[in-house]
Amino acid sequence: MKRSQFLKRVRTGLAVSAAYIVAGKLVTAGTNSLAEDAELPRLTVSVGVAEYPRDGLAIEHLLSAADRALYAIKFHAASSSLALPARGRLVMRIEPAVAETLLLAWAAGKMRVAIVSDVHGNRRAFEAVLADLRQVAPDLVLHGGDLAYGGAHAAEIVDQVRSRGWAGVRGNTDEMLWAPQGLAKFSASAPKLEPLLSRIQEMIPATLASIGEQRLRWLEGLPCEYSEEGFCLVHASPGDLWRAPMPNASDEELQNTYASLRARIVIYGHIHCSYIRRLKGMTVANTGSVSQSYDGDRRASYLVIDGENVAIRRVEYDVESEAEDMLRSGLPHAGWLSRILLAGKYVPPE
Ligand SMILES: [Mn+2]
Repeated sequence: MKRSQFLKRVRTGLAVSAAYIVAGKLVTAGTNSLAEDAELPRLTVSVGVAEYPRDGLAIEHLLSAADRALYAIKFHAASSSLALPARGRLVMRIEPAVAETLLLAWAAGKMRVAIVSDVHGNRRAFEAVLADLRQVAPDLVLHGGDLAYGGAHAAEIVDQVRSRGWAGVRGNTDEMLWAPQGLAKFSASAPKLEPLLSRIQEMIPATLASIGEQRLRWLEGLPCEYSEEGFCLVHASPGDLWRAPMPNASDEELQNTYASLRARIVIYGHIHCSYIRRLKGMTVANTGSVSQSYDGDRRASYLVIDGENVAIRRVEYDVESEAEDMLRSGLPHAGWLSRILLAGKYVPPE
Protein backbone atom coordinates (compact mmCIF):
# COMPACT_ATOMS: atom_id res chain seq x y z
CA MET A 1 0.00 0.00 0.00
CA LYS A 2 1.30 3.46 -0.93
CA ARG A 3 1.51 6.29 1.60
CA SER A 4 -1.33 8.20 -0.11
CA GLN A 5 -3.58 5.14 -0.01
CA PHE A 6 -2.73 4.56 3.62
CA LEU A 7 -3.53 8.16 4.57
CA LYS A 8 -6.81 7.98 2.68
CA ARG A 9 -7.72 4.83 4.58
CA VAL A 10 -6.89 6.42 7.91
CA ARG A 11 -8.88 9.55 7.10
CA THR A 12 -11.94 7.85 5.69
CA GLY A 13 -11.95 4.49 7.45
CA LEU A 14 -13.85 3.33 10.49
CA ALA A 15 -10.69 3.77 12.52
CA VAL A 16 -10.34 7.50 12.17
CA SER A 17 -11.57 8.36 15.66
CA ALA A 18 -9.39 5.66 17.18
CA ALA A 19 -6.38 7.02 15.29
CA TYR A 20 -7.04 10.41 16.83
CA ILE A 21 -7.20 8.83 20.30
CA VAL A 22 -3.74 7.28 19.91
CA ALA A 23 -2.36 10.45 18.34
CA GLY A 24 -3.87 12.38 21.24
CA LYS A 25 -2.01 10.23 23.75
CA LEU A 26 1.29 10.97 22.05
CA VAL A 27 0.60 14.68 21.95
CA THR A 28 -0.47 14.73 25.60
CA ALA A 29 2.62 12.84 26.69
CA GLY A 30 4.82 15.09 24.56
CA THR A 31 3.38 18.27 26.00
CA ASN A 32 3.81 16.95 29.55
CA SER A 33 7.56 16.91 29.04
CA LEU A 34 10.09 17.48 31.76
CA ALA A 35 12.00 20.13 33.46
CA GLU A 36 15.03 21.05 31.38
CA ASP A 37 17.49 19.90 34.02
CA ALA A 38 15.91 16.44 34.32
CA GLU A 39 18.22 13.53 33.68
CA LEU A 40 16.95 11.57 30.71
CA PRO A 41 17.06 7.78 30.90
CA ARG A 42 18.17 6.00 27.78
CA LEU A 43 15.74 3.98 25.78
CA THR A 44 17.28 1.88 23.05
CA VAL A 45 14.22 -0.03 21.93
CA SER A 46 12.09 1.55 19.24
CA VAL A 47 8.44 0.81 19.14
CA GLY A 48 6.77 1.89 16.06
CA VAL A 49 4.93 3.11 12.89
CA ALA A 50 7.38 2.15 10.17
CA GLU A 51 6.26 -1.46 9.89
CA TYR A 52 2.67 -0.55 9.19
CA PRO A 53 0.81 -1.50 7.06
CA ARG A 54 1.82 -5.09 6.63
CA ASP A 55 0.02 -7.50 4.39
CA GLY A 56 -3.35 -8.35 5.80
CA LEU A 57 -3.03 -6.13 8.86
CA ALA A 58 -6.00 -3.91 9.46
CA ILE A 59 -5.80 -0.51 11.14
CA GLU A 60 -7.26 -1.88 14.38
CA HIS A 61 -4.16 -4.03 14.79
CA LEU A 62 -2.00 -0.93 14.59
CA LEU A 63 -4.07 0.88 17.17
CA SER A 64 -4.24 -2.08 19.51
CA ALA A 65 -0.50 -2.70 19.18
CA ALA A 66 0.22 0.98 19.75
CA ASP A 67 -1.84 1.02 22.94
CA ARG A 68 -0.14 -2.10 24.22
CA ALA A 69 3.29 -0.78 23.33
CA LEU A 70 2.64 2.48 25.14
CA TYR A 71 1.29 0.57 28.12
CA ALA A 72 4.40 -1.63 28.23
CA ILE A 73 6.69 1.40 28.09
CA LYS A 74 4.84 3.03 30.95
CA PHE A 75 4.76 -0.11 33.05
CA HIS A 76 8.48 -0.62 32.77
CA ALA A 77 9.17 3.02 33.45
CA ALA A 78 6.98 2.85 36.56
CA SER A 79 8.77 -0.23 37.82
CA SER A 80 12.09 1.49 37.05
CA SER A 81 13.25 -1.14 34.60
CA LEU A 82 13.68 0.33 31.16
CA ALA A 83 14.02 -2.93 29.23
CA LEU A 84 11.01 -3.59 27.04
CA PRO A 85 9.90 -7.20 26.71
CA ALA A 86 10.32 -8.73 23.28
CA ARG A 87 6.63 -9.30 22.79
CA GLY A 88 4.66 -9.81 19.59
CA ARG A 89 4.51 -7.21 16.92
CA LEU A 90 5.01 -3.68 18.08
CA VAL A 91 4.09 -1.70 15.00
CA MET A 92 4.44 1.83 16.20
CA ARG A 93 7.84 3.44 15.80
CA ILE A 94 8.53 6.11 18.36
CA GLU A 95 11.78 7.98 17.88
CA PRO A 96 14.14 7.64 20.88
CA ALA A 97 13.78 11.35 21.75
CA VAL A 98 10.00 11.06 21.81
CA ALA A 99 10.19 7.79 23.72
CA GLU A 100 12.27 9.45 26.44
CA THR A 101 9.66 12.13 26.83
CA LEU A 102 6.90 9.53 26.97
CA LEU A 103 8.76 7.52 29.59
CA LEU A 104 9.31 10.47 31.85
CA ALA A 105 5.80 11.83 31.45
CA TRP A 106 4.28 8.48 32.23
CA ALA A 107 6.67 7.46 34.96
CA ALA A 108 5.22 10.26 37.04
CA GLY A 109 1.65 9.00 36.78
CA LYS A 110 -0.10 5.72 37.41
CA MET A 111 -1.19 3.45 34.60
CA ARG A 112 -4.89 3.33 34.02
CA VAL A 113 -6.68 0.51 32.16
CA ALA A 114 -10.42 0.41 31.44
CA ILE A 115 -12.16 -2.93 30.83
CA VAL A 116 -15.52 -2.82 29.10
CA SER A 117 -17.41 -6.12 28.97
CA ASP A 118 -20.76 -7.57 27.97
CA VAL A 119 -21.97 -4.79 25.67
CA HIS A 120 -24.54 -7.17 24.13
CA GLY A 121 -25.42 -4.95 21.17
CA ASN A 122 -26.58 -2.04 23.34
CA ARG A 123 -25.85 1.21 21.48
CA ARG A 124 -26.94 3.77 24.07
CA ALA A 125 -25.19 2.06 26.97
CA PHE A 126 -22.00 1.78 24.88
CA GLU A 127 -22.12 5.46 23.88
CA ALA A 128 -22.59 6.47 27.50
CA VAL A 129 -19.54 4.41 28.45
CA LEU A 130 -17.51 6.06 25.65
CA ALA A 131 -18.42 9.49 27.01
CA ASP A 132 -17.40 8.41 30.52
CA LEU A 133 -14.11 7.01 29.17
CA ARG A 134 -13.26 10.46 27.84
CA GLN A 135 -13.35 11.70 31.45
CA VAL A 136 -11.39 8.73 32.82
CA ALA A 137 -8.78 8.98 30.01
CA PRO A 138 -7.25 5.49 30.46
CA ASP A 139 -3.94 4.46 28.89
CA LEU A 140 -5.49 1.28 27.56
CA VAL A 141 -9.07 0.09 26.92
CA LEU A 142 -9.91 -3.61 26.60
CA HIS A 143 -13.16 -5.47 26.05
CA GLY A 144 -14.26 -8.59 27.91
CA GLY A 145 -16.39 -10.25 25.21
CA ASP A 146 -20.13 -10.78 24.66
CA LEU A 147 -20.27 -7.94 22.18
CA ALA A 148 -23.11 -8.82 19.83
CA TYR A 149 -25.74 -11.25 21.11
CA GLY A 150 -28.86 -9.95 22.84
CA GLY A 151 -29.18 -6.39 21.58
CA ALA A 152 -30.68 -4.33 18.78
CA HIS A 153 -27.31 -3.02 17.52
CA ALA A 154 -25.05 -6.07 17.33
CA ALA A 155 -23.18 -5.19 14.11
CA GLU A 156 -22.62 -1.59 15.16
CA ILE A 157 -21.06 -2.61 18.48
CA VAL A 158 -18.64 -5.02 16.79
CA ASP A 159 -17.67 -2.24 14.35
CA GLN A 160 -17.21 0.28 17.15
CA VAL A 161 -14.93 -1.99 19.17
CA ARG A 162 -12.94 -2.98 16.08
CA SER A 163 -12.50 0.57 14.86
CA ARG A 164 -11.17 1.65 18.25
CA GLY A 165 -8.60 -1.14 18.15
CA TRP A 166 -9.56 -2.40 21.59
CA ALA A 167 -7.96 -5.74 22.28
CA GLY A 168 -10.07 -8.20 24.23
CA VAL A 169 -11.30 -11.72 24.79
CA ARG A 170 -14.12 -13.86 23.44
CA GLY A 171 -17.29 -14.35 25.46
CA ASN A 172 -19.58 -17.37 25.64
CA THR A 173 -22.22 -15.68 23.47
CA ASP A 174 -19.56 -14.76 20.91
CA GLU A 175 -18.16 -18.28 20.66
CA MET A 176 -21.59 -19.92 20.41
CA LEU A 177 -22.12 -18.06 17.12
CA TRP A 178 -19.50 -20.23 15.38
CA ALA A 179 -19.31 -23.14 17.86
CA PRO A 180 -22.81 -23.84 19.24
CA GLN A 181 -21.60 -27.17 20.66
CA GLY A 182 -20.13 -25.26 23.63
CA LEU A 183 -23.62 -24.09 24.55
CA ALA A 184 -25.06 -27.59 24.07
CA LYS A 185 -22.38 -29.08 26.33
CA PHE A 186 -22.97 -26.53 29.07
CA SER A 187 -26.74 -27.02 28.75
CA ALA A 188 -26.36 -30.77 29.29
CA SER A 189 -24.41 -30.12 32.50
CA ALA A 190 -26.80 -27.48 33.85
CA PRO A 191 -30.40 -28.72 33.36
CA LYS A 192 -31.82 -26.02 35.65
CA LEU A 193 -30.70 -23.37 33.19
CA GLU A 194 -32.45 -25.06 30.26
CA PRO A 195 -35.24 -22.42 29.84
CA LEU A 196 -32.60 -19.68 29.64
CA LEU A 197 -30.14 -21.59 27.47
CA SER A 198 -32.74 -22.74 24.95
CA ARG A 199 -33.77 -19.11 24.39
CA ILE A 200 -30.17 -18.05 23.96
CA GLN A 201 -29.77 -20.82 21.39
CA GLU A 202 -32.91 -19.73 19.53
CA MET A 203 -31.37 -16.29 19.07
CA ILE A 204 -28.23 -17.54 17.33
CA PRO A 205 -29.59 -17.42 13.73
CA ALA A 206 -30.94 -13.87 14.13
CA THR A 207 -27.66 -12.68 15.66
CA LEU A 208 -25.67 -14.28 12.83
CA ALA A 209 -27.94 -12.62 10.27
CA SER A 210 -27.42 -9.20 11.85
CA ILE A 211 -23.61 -9.34 12.06
CA GLY A 212 -22.83 -11.19 8.82
CA GLU A 213 -19.85 -13.31 7.88
CA GLN A 214 -17.01 -10.81 8.14
CA ARG A 215 -17.74 -9.67 11.70
CA LEU A 216 -18.20 -13.30 12.74
CA ARG A 217 -14.71 -14.11 11.43
CA TRP A 218 -13.30 -11.21 13.43
CA LEU A 219 -15.02 -12.43 16.63
CA GLU A 220 -13.60 -15.88 15.95
CA GLY A 221 -10.10 -14.42 16.13
CA LEU A 222 -10.55 -13.25 19.73
CA PRO A 223 -8.42 -15.12 22.28
CA CYS A 224 -9.78 -16.70 25.48
CA GLU A 225 -7.35 -14.87 27.75
CA TYR A 226 -5.61 -11.53 27.68
CA SER A 227 -2.54 -10.98 29.86
CA GLU A 228 -0.84 -7.66 30.27
CA GLU A 229 1.77 -6.44 32.70
CA GLY A 230 0.08 -6.51 36.09
CA PHE A 231 -3.27 -8.13 35.29
CA CYS A 232 -5.13 -10.87 33.42
CA LEU A 233 -8.57 -10.77 31.76
CA VAL A 234 -10.91 -13.67 30.96
CA HIS A 235 -14.61 -13.64 30.09
CA ALA A 236 -15.70 -16.17 32.75
CA SER A 237 -12.94 -18.44 34.09
CA PRO A 238 -9.73 -20.01 32.72
CA GLY A 239 -10.63 -22.66 30.14
CA ASP A 240 -14.39 -22.11 30.50
CA LEU A 241 -16.46 -19.38 28.88
CA TRP A 242 -19.71 -20.48 30.59
CA ARG A 243 -18.86 -21.02 34.26
CA ALA A 244 -17.70 -18.32 36.65
CA PRO A 245 -17.94 -17.61 40.38
CA MET A 246 -20.76 -15.41 41.65
CA PRO A 247 -20.14 -12.34 43.87
CA ASN A 248 -20.92 -14.38 47.01
CA ALA A 249 -18.27 -17.01 46.17
CA SER A 250 -15.86 -17.90 48.98
CA ASP A 251 -12.27 -16.66 48.93
CA GLU A 252 -11.26 -20.27 48.44
CA GLU A 253 -13.43 -20.69 45.33
CA LEU A 254 -11.98 -17.52 43.83
CA GLN A 255 -8.43 -18.65 44.59
CA ASN A 256 -9.08 -22.11 43.15
CA THR A 257 -10.65 -20.69 40.01
CA TYR A 258 -8.16 -17.95 39.19
CA ALA A 259 -4.81 -18.74 40.85
CA SER A 260 -3.61 -20.60 37.73
CA LEU A 261 -3.53 -17.28 35.87
CA ARG A 262 -0.69 -16.16 38.18
CA ALA A 263 -1.77 -12.52 38.04
CA ARG A 264 -1.90 -9.97 40.83
CA ILE A 265 -5.18 -8.68 39.42
CA VAL A 266 -7.72 -10.94 37.68
CA ILE A 267 -10.66 -9.40 35.88
CA TYR A 268 -13.70 -11.17 34.42
CA GLY A 269 -17.19 -10.32 33.16
CA HIS A 270 -19.97 -12.76 32.21
CA ILE A 271 -22.07 -12.74 35.40
CA HIS A 272 -23.33 -9.16 34.90
CA CYS A 273 -22.76 -8.36 38.59
CA SER A 274 -19.80 -6.15 39.46
CA TYR A 275 -17.69 -6.68 42.56
CA ILE A 276 -14.12 -6.36 43.81
CA ARG A 277 -12.50 -8.82 46.20
CA ARG A 278 -9.05 -8.50 47.74
CA LEU A 279 -7.54 -11.91 48.45
CA LYS A 280 -4.13 -12.87 49.73
CA GLY A 281 -1.73 -12.02 46.89
CA MET A 282 -4.50 -11.47 44.36
CA THR A 283 -7.39 -9.14 43.62
CA VAL A 284 -10.35 -10.64 41.74
CA ALA A 285 -12.86 -8.25 40.24
CA ASN A 286 -15.89 -8.40 37.98
CA THR A 287 -16.52 -5.61 35.48
CA GLY A 288 -20.30 -5.91 35.64
CA SER A 289 -21.97 -5.52 32.25
CA VAL A 290 -22.50 -2.58 29.92
CA SER A 291 -25.90 -4.03 28.99
CA GLN A 292 -28.43 -6.25 30.79
CA SER A 293 -27.31 -5.59 34.31
CA TYR A 294 -28.34 -8.32 36.77
CA ASP A 295 -27.48 -6.57 40.01
CA GLY A 296 -30.55 -4.32 40.34
CA ASP A 297 -28.78 -1.21 38.99
CA ARG A 298 -29.83 -0.48 35.40
CA ARG A 299 -26.79 1.69 34.67
CA ALA A 300 -23.97 0.45 32.44
CA SER A 301 -21.02 -0.95 34.39
CA TYR A 302 -17.33 -1.13 33.57
CA LEU A 303 -14.06 -1.37 35.44
CA VAL A 304 -10.94 0.76 35.80
CA ILE A 305 -7.55 -0.47 37.04
CA ASP A 306 -5.55 2.52 38.27
CA GLY A 307 -2.14 1.35 39.45
CA GLU A 308 -2.92 -1.16 42.22
CA ASN A 309 -6.42 0.21 42.66
CA VAL A 310 -9.50 -1.32 41.03
CA ALA A 311 -12.78 0.58 40.73
CA ILE A 312 -16.19 0.04 39.16
CA ARG A 313 -17.86 2.84 37.21
CA ARG A 314 -21.60 3.03 36.67
CA VAL A 315 -22.96 5.17 33.85
CA GLU A 316 -26.55 6.28 33.24
CA TYR A 317 -28.11 5.94 29.82
CA ASP A 318 -31.55 6.03 28.22
CA VAL A 319 -32.67 2.50 29.07
CA GLU A 320 -36.27 3.05 27.91
CA SER A 321 -35.25 4.05 24.35
CA GLU A 322 -32.84 1.10 24.09
CA ALA A 323 -35.61 -1.25 25.28
CA GLU A 324 -37.89 0.21 22.57
CA ASP A 325 -35.22 -0.44 19.91
CA MET A 326 -35.04 -4.00 21.24
CA LEU A 327 -38.81 -4.45 20.86
CA ARG A 328 -38.70 -3.03 17.31
CA SER A 329 -35.68 -5.16 16.33
CA GLY A 330 -37.69 -8.22 15.36
CA LEU A 331 -35.29 -10.43 17.32
CA PRO A 332 -36.80 -13.53 18.90
CA HIS A 333 -37.45 -13.11 22.65
CA ALA A 334 -37.12 -9.32 22.32
CA GLY A 335 -39.83 -8.82 24.96
CA TRP A 336 -37.95 -10.90 27.52
CA LEU A 337 -34.63 -9.12 26.83
CA SER A 338 -36.23 -5.69 27.07
CA ARG A 339 -37.74 -6.63 30.46
CA ILE A 340 -34.23 -7.49 31.74
CA LEU A 341 -32.89 -4.13 30.49
CA LEU A 342 -35.72 -2.22 32.17
CA ALA A 343 -35.57 -4.17 35.43
CA GLY A 344 -31.76 -4.02 35.71
CA LYS A 345 -31.84 -7.58 36.94
CA TYR A 346 -32.28 -11.07 35.59
CA VAL A 347 -35.92 -11.87 34.79
CA PRO A 348 -36.70 -15.52 33.98
CA PRO A 349 -38.31 -16.15 30.57
CA GLU A 350 -42.09 -16.60 30.75
MN1 LIG B 1 -22.82 -11.59 28.95
